[in-house]
Amino acid sequence: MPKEYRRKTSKDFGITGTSVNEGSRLERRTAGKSSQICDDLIHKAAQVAQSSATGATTVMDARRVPQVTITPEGGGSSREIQQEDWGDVVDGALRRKLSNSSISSTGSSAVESEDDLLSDNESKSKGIVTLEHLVDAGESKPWWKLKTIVHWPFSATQRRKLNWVQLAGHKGNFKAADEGNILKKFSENEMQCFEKLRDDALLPYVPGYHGVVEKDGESFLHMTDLLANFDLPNVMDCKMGVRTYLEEELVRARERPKPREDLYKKMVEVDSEGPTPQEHSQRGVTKPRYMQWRETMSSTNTLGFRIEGIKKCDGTCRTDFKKTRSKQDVIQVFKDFVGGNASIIKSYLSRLTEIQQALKMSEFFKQHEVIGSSLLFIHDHTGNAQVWIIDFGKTTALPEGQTLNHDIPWQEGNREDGYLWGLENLLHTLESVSIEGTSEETFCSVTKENSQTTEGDGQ
Ligand code: I3P
Repeated sequence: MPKEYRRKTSKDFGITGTSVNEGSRLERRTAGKSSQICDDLIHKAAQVAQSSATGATTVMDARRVPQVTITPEGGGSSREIQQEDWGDVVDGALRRKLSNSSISSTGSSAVESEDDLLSDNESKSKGIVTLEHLVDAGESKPWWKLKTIVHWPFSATQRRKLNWVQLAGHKGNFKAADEGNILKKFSENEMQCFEKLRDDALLPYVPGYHGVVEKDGESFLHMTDLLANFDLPNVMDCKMGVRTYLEEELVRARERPKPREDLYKKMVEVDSEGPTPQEHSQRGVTKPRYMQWRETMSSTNTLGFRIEGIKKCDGTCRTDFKKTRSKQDVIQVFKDFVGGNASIIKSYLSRLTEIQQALKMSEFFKQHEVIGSSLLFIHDHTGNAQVWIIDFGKTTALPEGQTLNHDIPWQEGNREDGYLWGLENLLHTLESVSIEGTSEETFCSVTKENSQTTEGDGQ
């Protein structure tokens, strides 16, 4: 990473907090979060448009018959989805429904304090996933009693049996939808991004988006199941960019510092020397301070992307990449991820090159600060390998007329995110994997039946 890309620390910005007063709220926020990222990987995956087995891209066809069957927890009940089960679809309507969307899409601040951002983050979709039971406890009707969907894609003869699986995690951010689709907790920011992406060069590389669905008084983004065309998929999440927080978060933290004990604990878990003496004594760090520390510990600062987590086809899951920093470390992780399979790396390289070209063409990309967005890598034993651009919860529109380069250093105020610089480094890293690649092909040896059992056990 060029020196000029290195940023000031939060201490330089003077955002270290002075007191901890969030008590049990912090504890609640901490509970179960980091351990749930693996579920995220599968359900981030469950958002994207289909691809062909050869890796060629096809734009999501909202009318295609979905292909995923989700196994019921315990293998018990299942039912056919009925057209009349769908309802309350707000297809494309720009409605602000939930408190989980406090980040402004216009670039101006829509939140009052860092607290707002924090509460936002407590509930917003970051891949902490639960696909709920077929029937809610104490209710006689399925939870997903939905009625009429705009552009309902199935005829009666095309109905498919849908089953459900309970996945561990923060309840309510994701829900199972009709076959081949998923519901992601509504974020106005993300919804607006999908609306704008409808006519953009990036469309073939982002999740298929079918509008907003209301369910039990909550709104969800109705999206295509990313994993629909994969058999025992391997999934990797790479968070892109040199910066993982919005400039407005920084400003807010400076104005009203709110040290968080959950972030302090996460920091100490990785590095007991991480917090300053003051942070130790108050047992709290502010969000931007924590985010900046994460960026420095991982490859975000050095390479412009970082590995967040990997879920392998055998059900194993790793999220311990907080200190995966050097290019060589990243190469090793990728090698392990693809099982040394050169053709998968080749497919990933070609897809990433397409994405790079599309990004350079994209008006949307020029006009947005892209923060916290990931590239999701998925491949399986058939050789199918895809990469998708996901997570637009913190992708924020610039003021009218302003554009970003995405490959020049960030200085506070210029809103640059280093996305393209990171992508270039990611491409070089994968090329190195290819050159150093091994010949072994350690594709998943588990049977489909085994894998389904794992799912049913509630990952
Ligand atoms: C989390 C990670 C997330 C961030 C989250 C952090 O840290 O940086 O990106 O959510 O903030 O706790 P880690 O990866 O170490 O678990 P956002 O990107 O949505 O801000 P949060 O705790 O406020 O949700």
